[in-house]
Amino acid sequence: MAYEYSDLVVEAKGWATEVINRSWASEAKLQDLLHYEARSPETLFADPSSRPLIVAFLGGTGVGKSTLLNRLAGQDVARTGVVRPTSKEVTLFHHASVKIAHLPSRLPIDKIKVAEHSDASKKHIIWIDMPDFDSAEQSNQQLVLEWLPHIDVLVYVVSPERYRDNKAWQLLLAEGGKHAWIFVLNQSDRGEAEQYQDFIKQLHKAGFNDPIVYQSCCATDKTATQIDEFDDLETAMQALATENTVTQLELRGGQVRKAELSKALVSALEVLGSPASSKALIPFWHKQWQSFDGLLVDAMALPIQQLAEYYAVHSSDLSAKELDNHSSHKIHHGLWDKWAQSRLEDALDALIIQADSLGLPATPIKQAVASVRENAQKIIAEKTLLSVRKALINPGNVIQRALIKTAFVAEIILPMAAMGWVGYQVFIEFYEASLAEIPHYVGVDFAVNSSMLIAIAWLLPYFLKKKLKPSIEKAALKGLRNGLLSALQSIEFEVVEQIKKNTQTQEALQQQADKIINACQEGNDDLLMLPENSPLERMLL
Ligand SMILES: Nc1nc2c(ncn2[C@@H]2O[C@H](COP(=O)(O)OP(=O)(O)O)[C@@H](O)[C@H]2O)c(=O)[nH]1
Ligand SMILES: [Mg+2]
Repeated sequence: MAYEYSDLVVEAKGWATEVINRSWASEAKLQDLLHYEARSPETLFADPSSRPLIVAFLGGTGVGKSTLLNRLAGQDVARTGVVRPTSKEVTLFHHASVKIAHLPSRLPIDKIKVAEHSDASKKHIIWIDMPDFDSAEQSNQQLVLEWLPHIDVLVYVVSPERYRDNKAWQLLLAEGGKHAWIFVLNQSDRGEAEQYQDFIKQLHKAGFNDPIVYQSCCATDKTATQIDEFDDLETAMQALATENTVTQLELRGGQVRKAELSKALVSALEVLGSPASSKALIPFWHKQWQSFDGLLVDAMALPIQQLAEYYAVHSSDLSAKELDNHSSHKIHHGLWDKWAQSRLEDALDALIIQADSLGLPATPIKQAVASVRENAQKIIAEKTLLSVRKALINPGNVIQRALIKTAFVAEIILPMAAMGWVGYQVFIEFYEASLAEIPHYVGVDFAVNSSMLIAIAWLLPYFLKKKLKPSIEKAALKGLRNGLLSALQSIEFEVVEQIKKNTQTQEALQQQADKIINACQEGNDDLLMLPENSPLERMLL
């Protein structure tokens, strides 16, 4: 299915707006696309299927455009003048039955003059007299440019002395493909045959192989010898004003406009840069990070050590909640200082500069990593805090903890066992003594030895427990280190994630534009072929 040109322009503008909203390009960069011309001759009419051919006279000041229109009308509908500048308005000459539904929106109504006729044989053409394009008045040029998209056939009028007129010529070259062209060398009474030949040569250069050029003379005092092909011009235009020609011109105009739109989109796509370059930012970032990471871990060794000492001193006299608040506060200021933040910013800035040098717009990546910039301190604080809390709840390793438990039990059981054994020995001794003839008691040796036994049974697990108890400082240090490493890792990872997300957006925007470009090219492969040397073929670039 072929897409409507005006719909494609709407889509292209929507795409440009999205690119700008997502900060992938500035408004200035996509200016052309944002204000892209969506109008065409058919958009003037409520029912484009049965519309007249729109023919306009275009050319420099005083070449005779208005005179030609008046001659067609058989009356003075357009102002003509000897004194420059002349016409400042657009004059429309058409059949009374023709209704223009949508006048160009940016055109002031007082700049349009309408003359109607009731000649049914001229019903199929709207004739338009344009203001002088080369006039000093900027508003005249503007008026011509506003009307141009609505014109099917441009009758480019020149005079013998002004046929090399630069401004109008440039317009012809720029607008060439979008319209059909007919040329009139007016004021033939003032010209030479060489000028006519030279004019045709110029047209060849502009790309017209076999241009249709009429010579006309509108002088009131013209003689029979002067060339005047005005009637031929009128007849030719009447012959062209068929539904078939209008359809062919619309088709052809649509194709040319779509091809131009697709070109505009292709060049606008450059603002996005290539997704391959976006992906290349990931290895760059990893490399950048390696040196940053090492530097930071070294630099933070001292503040971490100090914080661990702080934990060792304060862990016993602070409740868990107080410890959290206090330490989180402390970590914020102690661990991630201005120096660390500015090193991180350096690394992120290097990433943005790299993006720029790879031809990528800097703003999206800048915005993507902005949250990392802001949250680095928080991430470091939270991760180290969590990790140190875990470490302090369960200090030491598994073996250490198992041995401590054993020592704890042994501290109770061993002295009790020793006391039990001593008690038993005392009892046995007492019992044996009661049976003996001469009663005797346990000696001093026994008393000393058993006391020592009890003391050792108690002291041994006590010291073991003391020795095995892991130091709070060591545990805190380990927790802080682990927390720092994991925080740094998550910062590195977050940046990679942001680069990936950015690349996805870029690819999505590119695909969106590609879709419109493809739609523009659809059905355009076989450009409308016209029979060779047919009038229409001769009129098109
Ligand atoms: N000698 C001569 N004068 C012409 C011819 N056509 C127009 N003029 C005069 O040239 C002047 C400018 O014509 P006009 O139609 O206003 O030019 P426009 O600015 O292109 O609309 C007027 O005085 C016309 O009478 C022509 O074929 N021969
Ligand atoms: Mg005029």
